[in-house]
Amino acid sequence: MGSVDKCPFTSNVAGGGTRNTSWWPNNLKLDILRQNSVAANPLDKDFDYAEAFKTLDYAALKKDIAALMTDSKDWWPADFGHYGGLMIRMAWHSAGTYRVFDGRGGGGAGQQRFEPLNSWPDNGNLDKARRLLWPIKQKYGNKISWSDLILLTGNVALETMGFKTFGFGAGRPDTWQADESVYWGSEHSMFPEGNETRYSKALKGVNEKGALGSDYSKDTDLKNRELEEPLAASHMGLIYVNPTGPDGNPDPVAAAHDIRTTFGRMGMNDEETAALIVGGHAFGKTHGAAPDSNCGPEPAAAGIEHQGLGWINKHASGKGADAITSGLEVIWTETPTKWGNGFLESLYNNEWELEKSPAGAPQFVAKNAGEVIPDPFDPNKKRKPTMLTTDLSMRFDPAYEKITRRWLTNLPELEDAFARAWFKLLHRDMGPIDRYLGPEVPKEELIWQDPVPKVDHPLVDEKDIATLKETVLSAGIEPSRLIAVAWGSASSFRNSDKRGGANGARIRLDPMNKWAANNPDELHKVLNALEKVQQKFNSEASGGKKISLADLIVLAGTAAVEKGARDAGHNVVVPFTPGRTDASQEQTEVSSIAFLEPKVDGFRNYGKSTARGRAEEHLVDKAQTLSLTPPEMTVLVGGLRALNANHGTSQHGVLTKRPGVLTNDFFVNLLDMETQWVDAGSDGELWKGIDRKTGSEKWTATRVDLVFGSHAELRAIAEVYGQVDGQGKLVKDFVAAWDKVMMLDRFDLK
Ligand code: HEB
Repeated sequence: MGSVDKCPFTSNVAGGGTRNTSWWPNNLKLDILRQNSVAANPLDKDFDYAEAFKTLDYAALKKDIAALMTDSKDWWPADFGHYGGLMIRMAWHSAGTYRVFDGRGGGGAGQQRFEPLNSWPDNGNLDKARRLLWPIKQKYGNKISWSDLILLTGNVALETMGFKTFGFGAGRPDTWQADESVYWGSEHSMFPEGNETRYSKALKGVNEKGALGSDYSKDTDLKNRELEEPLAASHMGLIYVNPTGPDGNPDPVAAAHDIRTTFGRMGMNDEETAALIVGGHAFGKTHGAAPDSNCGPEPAAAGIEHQGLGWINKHASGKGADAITSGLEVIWTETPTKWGNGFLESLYNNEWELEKSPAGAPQFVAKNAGEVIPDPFDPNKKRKPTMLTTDLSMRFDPAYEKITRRWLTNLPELEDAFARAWFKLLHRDMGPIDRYLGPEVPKEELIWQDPVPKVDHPLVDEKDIATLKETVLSAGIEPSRLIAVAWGSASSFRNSDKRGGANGARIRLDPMNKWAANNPDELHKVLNALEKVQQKFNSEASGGKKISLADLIVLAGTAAVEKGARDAGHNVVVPFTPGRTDASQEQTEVSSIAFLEPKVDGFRNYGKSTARGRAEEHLVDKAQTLSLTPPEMTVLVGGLRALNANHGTSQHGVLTKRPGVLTNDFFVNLLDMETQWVDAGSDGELWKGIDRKTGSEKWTATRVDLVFGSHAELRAIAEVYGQVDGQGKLVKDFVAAWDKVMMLDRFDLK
């Protein structure tokens, strides 16, 4: 085999050899802040996906996708003559990597095309699904992104099989490289190899017999089975859970525990979870004609001649009836290419016993059942009903049972639940409705979209803005606190799932107004003062003009930054773009907004190292969710310290004698060799800056401050700002980066 890795040697051309990450694996990694730069993007610099999409013949595209479903190709024949099941699975696996903790994963960036997802064992043979789509992608070019196409194809698959979907929103631009920012786990082997676990407790050996109905929910092992944060999947290389039960124990009750955790971390409640599984497994089949030892390596390790395809199967024809994907061989319903309630009917009308798939994996077969299930390729053959361990969870877990029994005799309810849950699955990482494109965007406002009201009044003009800036600065609040609140508001944004941000002014609502990072008492004072300014302006302004609190929070911070620059001798105008509106508490899903809470925020010098990572790693993580580059991160930290904007006005890292003034003092003093940093006795979290000559204490600083002097690449950037020509550049770059953060969620403008 002409494999990519012909033999295990390291090349000695560019990029080869032992790397920095091998020598110093714990060194702070900035590469995730340089992802998706223009250097990686083959499209024209001025390419605008939303504009390109507008020129797409959407109806024609959908027609072509629908036609593809039954256009079986000999190189990868369609089961039952219909690719619907495969395409739904492709879309589901694309979206299903999303997790609530950091908003990363999900189908919003077409990442299934890249490693590791492209080569995850759970994504087996989805390389074929995407390759089947290539002629369509080729035909429509840049008018449809891979990211949108993959998900839309799942929708069209459902529609061609008789399911009415809730709608579709396009608007996901593609990315061009693997997203290395996502923590997928720390195991060194992919599912199902190895004993490594991301659970606080493995279940191995607990129930090898897989006794149906055993009471695992009372088992303390199960109760204490905590999945590592921020992960959502139960194993490295899986989208969600092991289909054969936890650690291969075919126990549906135990499996329900893992399903609840993993789907919960995908943002789904019990009802949504059940709807997705019951609805999804109304279609298609699983593939386990023979042991997977017949399959070659995954795409990333496969021979160059396979052109990106992996899992080349040596068993018989290697495709169609001989396909091997999961190693399970299950067909759920009598009509795998037609929507209906066949899954629940089979689940409840049969009793189940453990069997082994032809590949040797545990699965369940209906006891005493007739052969009523069609064969995917041979019209003369029939099979008995079969189920996965995790399918049985929908009946043997009491909470799931309650829901699914209802649906057993109420298909319309299941249809509504599945349509909504599927829509949420596909759009959970899209952010505000303003990003949705195309003719199929549903009108109904959905709480998980974090809706904000539409602007229904004239906005402030340049003159109002100038007046308001003066008013807020004389409203009795320290400028540094105006900056802190504006930062707290805007920096709640995360680019991973486009949630949070200043729009909506949710910082004044539960739960954001209670977050420790937002310093509730201080926040309350600032908001009170700003509300007064707002009320006065709105009652006096001419022509019905109004300013929202969301806008005023940003404007106040902006005014304070301008003042800081002015006091440093720079008369700059910090851009301000009105048009934000104030969301209501009813429009706010407290439980899901809670996931946006920063536990550590180095920009405000809030928090410290955690079990998950060092403080400076949290800083980079945060910078990445704000889509900042290393220079932007650097100038923001340095500038915010100079402006005295720390959480609780802490003085750590405020390396200046003129706090509140937008100087480059942070960098000058950090790089000053006359200062020696000594441990302040806080387990490596805090240092004192001592004057080498006098021995007197000049400063205190955290890890997040000192990393800009210790890390070679950050130091290189810090030097630029600490040089003689650094002051003007700092003001210019800080203003640009500040504006970028304030504007991160303004999809209403784009
Ligand atoms: Fe599913 C398939 C598992 C959920 C949809 N899945 C399948 C399979 C498996 C599974 C193992 C097979 C693969 C092969 O081919 O071999 N799932 C599973 C689990 C879960 C699920 C474990 C959790 C519990 N699904 C799901 C969901 C959905 C789905 C949610 C949607 C919504 N799947 C699906 C489909 C299919 C599958 C459609 C078929 C595919 C074909 O046909 O190809």
